[in-house]
Amino acid sequence: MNLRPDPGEYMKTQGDRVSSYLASVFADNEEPAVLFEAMNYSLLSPGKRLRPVLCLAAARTFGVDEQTVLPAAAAIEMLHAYSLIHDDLPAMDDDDLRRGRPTNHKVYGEATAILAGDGLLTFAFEQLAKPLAVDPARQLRMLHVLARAGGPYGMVGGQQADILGERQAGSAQQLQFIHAHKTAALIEASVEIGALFAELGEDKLSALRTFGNQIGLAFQIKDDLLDVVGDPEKMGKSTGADEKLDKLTYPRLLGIEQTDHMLNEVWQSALTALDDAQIDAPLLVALADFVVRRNS
Ligand code: GRG
Repeated sequence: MNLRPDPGEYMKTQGDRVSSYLASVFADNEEPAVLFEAMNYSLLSPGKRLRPVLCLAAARTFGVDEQTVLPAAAAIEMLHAYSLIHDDLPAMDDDDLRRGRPTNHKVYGEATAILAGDGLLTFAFEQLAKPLAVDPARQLRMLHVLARAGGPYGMVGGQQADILGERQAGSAQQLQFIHAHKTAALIEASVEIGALFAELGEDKLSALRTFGNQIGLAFQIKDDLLDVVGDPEKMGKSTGADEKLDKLTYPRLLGIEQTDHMLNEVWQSALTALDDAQIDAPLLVALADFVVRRNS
């Protein structure tokens, strides 16, 4: 890897690679056809593939070929796709549009959308439990990392806290909890799972977890900002959704300027974690920078 990796190019190439892999996960003509169609509808729709690409990049940083890591990266995207389907349901955010297309329940109905989400969540673990070219103890740890990040101590807990925070005054501390669990946990896990493919010591793994967590927070802060100042056409979804649901967000709590300042602080702390552990990771840093500067 050269010293000045092009993050846009890496996102595109590896994101496409993840998409091709995902397209081959379910064989044609599986039954019940509508369930597989609904799972593929969301899984193969044009997302950024941020989490699987970060996973591949973390492994690549320590000399592991992306090909080896693809099944694990795909499992992470499956879990992410499930969370988006369920998040869009009428009982949750009640969204009509996701990734520029009608949401899963708008196309397939609520019952099938719930099952498509359940199917993707469960299959993510089936996928990550398949024989992989990695030490079995490390693979078991990957399963634990993904389960923890996706479950009640991670994303599900964050989603519950988010729902409880709607139409409430809320505090910065509450918001920090929501972001850390709902968004940062899975992004942190993506970096950690990629890194687990390499033979790294605990100190380096811990620094990479901190890096992943901080860029996960930066990603969510940026997402909240984009919901206020973003362009719906570029983003493939309507803006102003947080305000409509009266959600607790940093822009609402602190205003745009202070939120920008916080984004910068979180970004700096991600870089410091790598520096302190003497990890030279230009690709990961370039990708994180790309995420923080994105406009969609
Ligand atoms: C339903 C258990 C459960 C959890 C839902 C991830 C999530 C939790 C909800 C999605 C809504 C949301 C705004 C979450 C914050 C994280 C986030 C910005 C997700 C969208 O991720 P992107 O921008 O999406 O990476 P793409 O479509 O590019 O993959």
